[in-house]
Amino acid sequence: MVETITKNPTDHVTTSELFNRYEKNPILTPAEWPYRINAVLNAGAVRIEDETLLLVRVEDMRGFSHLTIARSKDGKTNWKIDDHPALEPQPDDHPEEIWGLEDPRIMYLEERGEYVITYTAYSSNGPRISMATTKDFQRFNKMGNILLAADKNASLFPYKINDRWALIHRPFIPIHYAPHGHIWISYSIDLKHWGDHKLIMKTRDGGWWDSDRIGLGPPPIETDEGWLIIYHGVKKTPQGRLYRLGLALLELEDPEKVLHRSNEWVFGPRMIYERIGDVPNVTFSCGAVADKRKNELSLYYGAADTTICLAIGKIDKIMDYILSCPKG
Ligand code: BMA
Repeated sequence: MVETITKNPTDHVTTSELFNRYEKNPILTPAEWPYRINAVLNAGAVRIEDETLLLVRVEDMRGFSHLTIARSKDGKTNWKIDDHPALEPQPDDHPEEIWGLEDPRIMYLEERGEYVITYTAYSSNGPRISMATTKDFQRFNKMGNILLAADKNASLFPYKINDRWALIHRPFIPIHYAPHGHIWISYSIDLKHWGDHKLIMKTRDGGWWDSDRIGLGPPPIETDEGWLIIYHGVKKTPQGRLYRLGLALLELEDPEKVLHRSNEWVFGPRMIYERIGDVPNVTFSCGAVADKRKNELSLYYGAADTTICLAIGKIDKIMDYILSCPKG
């Protein structure tokens, strides 16, 4: 019986070879957490000096999430998990956080000498994008809710593009009255006031793997050929939603221009820990670490909204693949 369960019926799928799962997945589970929680998932990731820092979304026993730091030298093993949240809901000062903080993306802004964390604040009116800054991951400055609509999956680019900060995000704005979530870009000169909103990537129709909604995964990764985007695509099935990951490439000087977009997903639920959990059939990423010297992209992802896993890809292979994909 156990054998039949652990055998993966989709082992023949080859596109996922762009990313190889770490053999000791999952790398972080609720069982090893220093305090009582339900699940760990969807961590932001950044390499600081000789450490990988994950800002982990932790779901407590009420169903609300907060963000806690875990650190590891090799980004794979010996995680040191803080015994307290780094960022938690403060509904008195930030009413939009009443039901928790979710899905952080971390970007270092050299010009400001600080990291900006974009996360979902779960308000009583639905998800909102909030920002917090930090220089050291010890003290944080919450900037609060930055955009009004129901919105998720946001990240900054690391520097101003044509004198403005740019933000990728996924508002729930119906297009032609269809309630799909598409990817947008917005601009600001001060990180506070956002405008010039433009739709840059849409869901695809009907049977496509990314037909229900799409959203940015990890923050944009700068390459010589463009901004590499790993995005999640969702397909609705009679048994629930399937969360997979695909690729796109945006023009460096004008990220509104989608140069290439993969027709196929490049990563999706296959292993038992991705198929079974609080929300089955979910691979969802908010953080990746690119090591250009080692030619490695470490993709951290939440598996079935229950644990955190790692898959590693070769950057040159990923770039060859996205450059061979159709124009966006
Ligand atoms: C999305 C987000 C993610 C979650 C996924 C699957 O809408 O809320 O945090 O991992 O659903 O449940």
